[in-house]
Amino acid sequence: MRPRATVLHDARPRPAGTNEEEPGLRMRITTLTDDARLALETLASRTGGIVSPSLRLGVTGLARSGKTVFLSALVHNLVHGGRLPVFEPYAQGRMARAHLEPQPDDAVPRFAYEDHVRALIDDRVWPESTHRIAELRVTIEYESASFFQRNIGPGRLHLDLVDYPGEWLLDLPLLAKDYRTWAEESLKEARRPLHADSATPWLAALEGIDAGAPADEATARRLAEAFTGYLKAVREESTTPLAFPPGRFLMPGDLEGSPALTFAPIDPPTGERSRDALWAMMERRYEAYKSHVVRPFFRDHFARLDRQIVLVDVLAALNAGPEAVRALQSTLSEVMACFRPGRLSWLTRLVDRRVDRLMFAATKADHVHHTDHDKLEAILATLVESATDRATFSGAEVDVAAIAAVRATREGRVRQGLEQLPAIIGTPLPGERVDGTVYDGKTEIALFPGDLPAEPRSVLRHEAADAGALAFLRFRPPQLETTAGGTTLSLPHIRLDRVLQFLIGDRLA
Ligand SMILES: Nc1nc2c(ncn2[C@@H]2O[C@H](COP(=O)(O)OP(=O)(O)O)[C@@H](O)[C@H]2O)c(=O)[nH]1
Ligand SMILES: [Mg+2]
Repeated sequence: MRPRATVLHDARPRPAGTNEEEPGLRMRITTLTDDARLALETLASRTGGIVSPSLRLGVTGLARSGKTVFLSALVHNLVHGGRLPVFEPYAQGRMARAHLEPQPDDAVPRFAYEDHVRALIDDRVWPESTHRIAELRVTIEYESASFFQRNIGPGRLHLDLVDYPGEWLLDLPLLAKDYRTWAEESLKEARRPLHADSATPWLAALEGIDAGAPADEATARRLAEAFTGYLKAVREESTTPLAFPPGRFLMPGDLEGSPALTFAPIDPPTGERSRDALWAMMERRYEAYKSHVVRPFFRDHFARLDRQIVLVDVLAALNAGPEAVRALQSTLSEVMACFRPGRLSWLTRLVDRRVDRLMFAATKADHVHHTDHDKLEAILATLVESATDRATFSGAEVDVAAIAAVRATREGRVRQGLEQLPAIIGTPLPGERVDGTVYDGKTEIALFPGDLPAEPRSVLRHEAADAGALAFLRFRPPQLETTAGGTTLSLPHIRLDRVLQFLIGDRLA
């Protein structure tokens, strides 16, 4: 479907204003070992009395799914008292205040909340994307709804938000796989005709490689580079949200260029195996990657989460067609497998807490009219269907929602001949184009984005290929509204309150 755009009027000048929080002071436990701290935290959150209880909420999703924007908007709405009618503690007037405090983990970078909010509100640009883990603590003071709890005194909940790349999650299944199995699977995938364009240079680099020959660093590096090139190319194939492990090859974080990332899948040697062979070297490095990269991530971060939200850019996949949607579905089921306790026994042995609420959110719902939000939610529910059955089975509650962490558009109608079409109104980012017009980032337009299919399963079918294409434009973050009294309202959103209610509402009851 072609984008149908109508220019309405120029954007108004933006108001000045800053939003900064002064973090409070808090005693920190820094000398305990990880295991002791894990045990202590578990104890504390169980008894609830020793220190204020804390809740660790993981925020994940593949690159550009909307993690940074989501966390910034969530915190901004909590701290500034946004419009959150579905979030009960807030709607019932029981939330006294929410403020930032120093995070409990000194070794994890702090989420750059102030910078991101400044970008969104003052500059009306999207925050810069980040490629590593980050953490932020928001402390919520509230009044319990229960008579008995209220008598004990006002409640405090430390909400520890952990933002980490979804690509890293895809590493979890590696823990249960040896090098041979992983190499076989990876090579099989790469040799599928679907990836021909992306895989050719890497497969060419593999030509003539003898896994039984003596190992040498130059060969290892050359293969690792070619393999990384393939992984990146797969990710760029379309806007396909497809990602294969190892996750750090795509999102190295602080490990960029490190030897732990210098391996690649190769075909096994035909003859006898020697300890000095290339095969053995690759095998050792793969195991090293698991023990030095994957395990610590899961022990220090993943295994300590109480709740999790997985952000999914469903609209981008829909836009790219059924192949991309199917790829998204399989990536999501890999992600889901990580939340199935018992699959990796060392993980369940290490800690006895586990994710008990899991939310999947289709982000950027402000790109479609609200009459399509239910359809967007139904499509995501379909994509995670088989996976959510399993999570429900294992005791976790699962919810699915279509959201916009920051609502960049308003709604209206455009006339198309005799038809009145539901439209979204916003300011396209500078450089966005519709029907040959290139926008300057100052002009507001109304756009009919097209309709989502009513039958959610149809998005997986080939014949839906051209039918579903949406008119996609990236819009600037919104101009914040100011009340008659001069107060600037917090960032507008779609259903962030529902997300909050599901993920933390019960802990503020
Ligand atoms: N309109 C709109 N765009 C969004 C929203 N969230 C994210 N985006 C867009 O998606 C891009 C990537 O988001 P970001 O949070 O940086 O993704 P991350 O890589 O998962 O942290 C942003 O630069 C925005 O252009 C949203 O709620 N509404
Ligand atoms: Mg980010």
